[in-house]
Amino acid sequence: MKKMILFFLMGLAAVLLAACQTASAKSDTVDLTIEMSEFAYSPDTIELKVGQEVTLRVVNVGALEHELMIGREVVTTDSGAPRMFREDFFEGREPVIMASENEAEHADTNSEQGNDHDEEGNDHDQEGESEHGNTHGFMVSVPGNSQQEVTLTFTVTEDMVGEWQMGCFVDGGSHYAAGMVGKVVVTP
Ligand SMILES: [Cu+2]
Repeated sequence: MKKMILFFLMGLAAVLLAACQTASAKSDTVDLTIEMSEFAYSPDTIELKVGQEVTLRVVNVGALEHELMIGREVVTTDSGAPRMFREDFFEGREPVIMASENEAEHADTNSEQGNDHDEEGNDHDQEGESEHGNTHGFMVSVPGNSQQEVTLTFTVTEDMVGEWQMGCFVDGGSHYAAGMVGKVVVTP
């Protein structure tokens, strides 16, 4: 009788162990930090895998305002200045933003053509009226000289597989032109 109970317990333990392993394999969490400065992202390349639950801290260690956008195919203004990406990494699946206190207003998302446009317009006057309607894409913007940060969480999905670019389009695209770019590589 004692033996049977022991067997039963061992069996139960095996089942529990298997369940734990499956759970940990599924919730593959990754914590990443990207530092923004003049004019670079550090690291300038991040690698992700489908299924990962990513927590991404975006910290501004520079003196100027910087932003992080991830996408493909740079769209330029009429005058040829880098403006945004045509395809957005977060299109249709907006990440959850956890801004540290006092800075929630700086964590802009302008993928829906919402109120953010007013701020946008003021910052980038030279871009011209005709382009305003085109603004899309998920953006994290962090003020300079602040050591402030914004944290995003998102899950890496199949349709993110491939190579993407990070870019900062602050100041009429001058940051981008100065080399404030990076790479996001997503593997299956
Ligand atoms: Cu910048």
